[in-house]
Amino acid sequence: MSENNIVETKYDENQIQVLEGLEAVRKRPGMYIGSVSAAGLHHLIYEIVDNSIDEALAGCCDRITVDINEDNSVTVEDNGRGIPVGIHPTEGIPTVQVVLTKLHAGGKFGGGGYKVSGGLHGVGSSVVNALSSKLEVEVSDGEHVYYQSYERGNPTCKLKIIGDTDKTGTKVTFSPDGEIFETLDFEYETVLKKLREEAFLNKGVRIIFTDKRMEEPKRVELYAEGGIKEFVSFLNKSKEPIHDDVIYFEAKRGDSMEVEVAMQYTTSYSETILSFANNVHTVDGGMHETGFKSGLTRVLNDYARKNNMLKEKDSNLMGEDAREGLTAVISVKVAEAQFEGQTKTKLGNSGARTLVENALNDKFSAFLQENPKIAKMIIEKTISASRAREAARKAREASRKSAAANNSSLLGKLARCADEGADYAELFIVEGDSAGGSAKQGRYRRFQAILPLWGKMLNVEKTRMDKVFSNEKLLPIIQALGAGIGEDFNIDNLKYGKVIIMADADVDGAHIRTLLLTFFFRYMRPLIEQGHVYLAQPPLYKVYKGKNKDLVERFAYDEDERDRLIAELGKNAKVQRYKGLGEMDPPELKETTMDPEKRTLLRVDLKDAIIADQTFSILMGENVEPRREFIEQNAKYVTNLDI
Ligand code: TSJ
Repeated sequence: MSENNIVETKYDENQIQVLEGLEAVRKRPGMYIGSVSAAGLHHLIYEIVDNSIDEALAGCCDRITVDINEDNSVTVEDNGRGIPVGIHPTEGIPTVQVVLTKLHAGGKFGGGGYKVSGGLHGVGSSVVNALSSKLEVEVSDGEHVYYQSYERGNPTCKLKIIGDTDKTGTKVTFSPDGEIFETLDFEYETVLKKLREEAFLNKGVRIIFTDKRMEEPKRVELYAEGGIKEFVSFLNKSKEPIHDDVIYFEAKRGDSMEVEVAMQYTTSYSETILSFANNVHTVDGGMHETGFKSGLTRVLNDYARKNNMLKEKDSNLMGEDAREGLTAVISVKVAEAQFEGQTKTKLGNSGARTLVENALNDKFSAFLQENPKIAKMIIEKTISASRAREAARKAREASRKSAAANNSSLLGKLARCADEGADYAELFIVEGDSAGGSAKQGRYRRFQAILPLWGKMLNVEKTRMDKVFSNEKLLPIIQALGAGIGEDFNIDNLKYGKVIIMADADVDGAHIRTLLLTFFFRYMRPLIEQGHVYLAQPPLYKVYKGKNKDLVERFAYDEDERDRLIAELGKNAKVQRYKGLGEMDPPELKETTMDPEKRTLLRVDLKDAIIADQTFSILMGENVEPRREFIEQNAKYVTNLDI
């Protein structure tokens, strides 16, 4: 890592003057951390960890531990130099106390600090302190261990020496404030994903993450010697690369900007491009991503033309062809990053576009020259993608025409509802004809429509676009939803506000759910992003006793509930286990699964497209090994799946 990402900030009292008290932070936490929901809560951890990462970037730290403690407090510790404990020249209090109590003081003190600031990133450790009911800091300077504690940002003691040490480093433990946050529950997977990302983006830094909230703590060591090259390998773990080595190159512009790119093509039909600016995940892309895409398309077209793989009469590859099956990570470091957009996750520096585009022109084309076999495989893949795109366009047109004709045969066995088109209208996609029959009888005809599906669905992951569009099983869904598909998809035309997948709680049901979600994820993504997709939760058991007018019936959605109900109804209670939806009669199905007053629905939330992409690939892709692993790990949920 070079010093390019280090922004020298000469100490400047204007920057450090007490801008506002920390009360401002407590009054409007959203201004500083985005929100007080789970996202804001998790941001606290990232904010503290960033301080240690900065220390690592300065070359002064190579080990960071992050612990979620039993009481939901978090401890972050590094082996860096330790936050300076000397009296701050203008504030007249220990620098560590300045860092933790003055807004905007993070990293900017003493003889010039460094900071990669971006988006919400870098708002300062004082913000975390202000939003914590308690925070404790321990600094080791090679001689002494210093300690100070705070409540809601206010010191509860002076900085004091609590022991001797020959080590250096900083340790912070904080408890997010229940008066501020809607939830105090950290999510293991969310934190893990972020820390893993940090490890990939900062090669050589070892991050040890431990969740101590369970009887047997979960501990992972995150370390990537190969940096973003390993990141790409990780993302492709469940895919099948078409060339062995991850392609990697880097480029610099003076000492104000640098880029690293790692990429690998796979046999998959989707693309995964992750971009970062100063280690901030630029979810909305920006100039660096634009430069990557245009550079990639241009280099591949040039190479294909020069080598006569694209003939004169052929049209150029389009961007989406060039990216089919591609997994890429682009990481830029920019001296003065401009983050744009609502969530500040889009890079605005236009210099980044030319830097990345030129890097591809020079380095990626050189790679193709030097590796003609790999080049050939990549070009062939992109050319077949462009043919498939052409075929898909034709198929789509056909589906559009039939839609225009409102071809009723395509609607299959759809039982429409009266209030179709209303926001509260619901479409139940039901596995199997018999369950479909019960659902039709048990529904509210006014706002609940039923679409039964039958037989084996299509495996979307293994199938190209063109086939997906023309598949007879999916056409009724496309048709029923009425909002088109792929690039034609327009959510404004959606005929139902809720799309509810109702499948059995068994392996086939799981399969159908995954297939449908894959389909929605790939071809109607806004449907998932905007929270229109739900999973019905049919009960697994009926617990009942008595007969006729003395009959008491209760429904259980898991074993614990079943056992509770058995205890409640007493020893004469009988239990029926539902093997499938088809075993329920229409009133039962209505009461337990469909009636908005009584049912539970799970909303499908794909906040993490990567994890979803991987899960789909693992279950559906060609690569057997990760699927076997996945199934073994989930054996208690999935008992009988064909591998
Ligand atoms: F800020 C904080 F409390 F949130 C925090 C800071 C939390 C944690 C876990 C670590 C850190 C931190 C800060 N780790 N390492 C540092 N390094 C410095 O503050 C530091 C030390 C020495 C010098 C120097 O110029 O000598 C400069 C800096 C920025």
